This record gives sequence, structure tokens and C-alpha cells, in this order.
Amino acid sequence: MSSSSAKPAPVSSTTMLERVLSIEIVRVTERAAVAAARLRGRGNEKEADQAAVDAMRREMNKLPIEGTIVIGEGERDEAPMLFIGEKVGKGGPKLDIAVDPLEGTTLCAKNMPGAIATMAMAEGGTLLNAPDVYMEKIAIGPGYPAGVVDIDASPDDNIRALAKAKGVKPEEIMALILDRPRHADLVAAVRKAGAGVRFITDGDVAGVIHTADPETTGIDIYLGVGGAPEGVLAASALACIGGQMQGRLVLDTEEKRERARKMGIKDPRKIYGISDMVQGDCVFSATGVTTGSLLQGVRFKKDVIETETVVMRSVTGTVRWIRAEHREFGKFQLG
Ligand code: VTB
Repeated sequence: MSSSSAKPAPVSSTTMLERVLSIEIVRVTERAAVAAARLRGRGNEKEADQAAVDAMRREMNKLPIEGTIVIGEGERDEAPMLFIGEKVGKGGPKLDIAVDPLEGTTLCAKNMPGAIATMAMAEGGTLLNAPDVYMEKIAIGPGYPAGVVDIDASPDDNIRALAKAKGVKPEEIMALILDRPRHADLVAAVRKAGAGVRFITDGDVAGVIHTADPETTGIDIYLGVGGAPEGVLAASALACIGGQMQGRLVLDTEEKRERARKMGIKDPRKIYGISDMVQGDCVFSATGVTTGSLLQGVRFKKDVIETETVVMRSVTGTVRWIRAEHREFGKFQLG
């Protein structure tokens, strides 16, 4: 047989599965988003979160995987579902799963922009098992030399270095920062360096993702202290789309250091890069709950529910924006 008629190399079953999962994961965040969206503006964070958790768990348990929640709703005693260590799926390859069924519970409860349902799946044993503590974070988009910004450098140095690498003045740099009193000094320092600051009230997973496309979002750098679980989710997204991120857990009490130790963290001051937080291939998905600058929120129409999701794969760096029209209205209602 001539070589021209040779069969293409077979796609390995794990690659196949991973490709299938990159669509399956969309269903999971879609369901969670729709469940939460029904409770938008009701002023009840807990109820909206619970609805998202229930829907996400139900949908995840249909997947052909042996998943372990490594970033979840908290530890077993404080979270009845999707707690750290919980197993999900029907059985299959071992995967680590990070979830934030409703990132921005307050945004949803107040029906403000930017609430999302999000999760990431990675090969078993490859996601950082971060305790639910704060994390210092710094993130920039792709296309810059490695190490252009650094978590230990002053905000002034980081803004100047980034501006230089971008070929602009510091005045043309825009930082995204969570609006919290703890960031007062940081905000002052960023502004003193000449850069501008855009605030978000919640939702720093999407916040970090904004840095990946400065031309569209207007955001060059993410800075400040947010949740560590959100940090791992954001790192999963950047592992797919590129960019740089550093995170350091805020382990400022013995109790927190002990909790971290139990989760396998030996060095409490360690600076985590993206590849420390996500060591293997991963897929990341986020569906809008309320409309934000990243994603459209859920729309309930007469016979159709519309969702918008962004799903990313680290193996290829493919980013898909999926606008879905769900016609099984009753089914969605019942889960
Ligand atoms: C961020 C943000 C979340 O928590 O991680 C933030 O992404 C950090 O905690 O949406 P504080 O609210 O205590 O500052 C959220 O705002 C809520 O979980």
C-alpha cells in the first residue's frame, strides 16, 4: 500500500474523551447558571448558590468520569455538596475538578453584572488543592516576556515594566482591582504610577480573564487579594488562553497554616505560577448568570432559555463562545 493511503494516526481514547468533555463541561455550567439565574435579584445569596450547586452536581454525576472535587464549596462539614474530596461522575478516568457554581453570589442576589457559573477539569492530581483562604494575585495577558511583572515587585515597578513591555506610557495601562478597603494602598500606588483602576465589587475569576484580551476589555493587569479557590479557577483559564499569573496564599494564622499543611502545602509563602496551580491538561468553562463584560447572562424567553458560555482547552488553546438556545424548558426547570 502506498504511503498516501496510510490511515491517519488513531486519536487516543483519552484525547477523545477530553474533546468530548470539553462540550460536556458546557452543559454543567449552563445548568448551574440557569438554576442560579432563576433567583437573580432575590437578595438571597445562599439560595441562589444552593440552586447552582444542586444543578451542577446533578449534571456532573452524568459524566463518564471519576472526578474528585479539589476546589469546591468548602470542607465536608461546612458544605453538604461539592465539598472538597467529594467524588462525582459515573466512573471513568480520574480527574481533578474545581468548581465555583455561582461566582459572585452577591452579584446574583442583587442582579448586578458579572455573576458566572464556572468550573475546570484537569487530569487527576494536577490541580492545586488550595484551602479556602485569601490569595494575593497578579495577572497579565499573553504576549509579554516571562517575568515582566512580579508579585514581590512594587505596584509602581510592575506598572512601569508592563507599560514598557507594551510600548505605551504608564498612563495607558488599566488595572482591575476588587473594591475592598484592604486595597486602598495598592490603588493609591497604581494611580501614583500613572495607571488607571477599574473596580469590580466581586467576581475575580472573570476579572483575571479580562487581562487575556486587553484590546477588548481595556484591562492590562489584575492586582490584589481575592479568594484562593477563585485563583486556581482563573489559573485554569489562563493555562488555556495564555498570559502570566502569580498567586500566594495568605496564611496569616496558625489555624490557616495548619489547614494548608493538611492539604499538602509545605511552603506557606510559596509563589504559584500558572503551571504550579494547573500542572496538567485542563478544560475550563464559564456560563453567564447575570450579563457582564465577559458573558451574556441567562435570558428566559417564552419558549427558549438562552445561555452564553466560554469554554477553553489547554491542549490546543481553543476558546469557544457558545450561545445556546435550550428548548426543553420544563426539563431545565426540573433539572
Ligand atoms: C473574590 C471574588 C468573589 O470573594 O475572590 C472575593 O472573586 C474575595 O473575598 O466573587 P472578599 O469578598 O472577602 O473580599 C468574592 O467576592 C465572593 O466569593
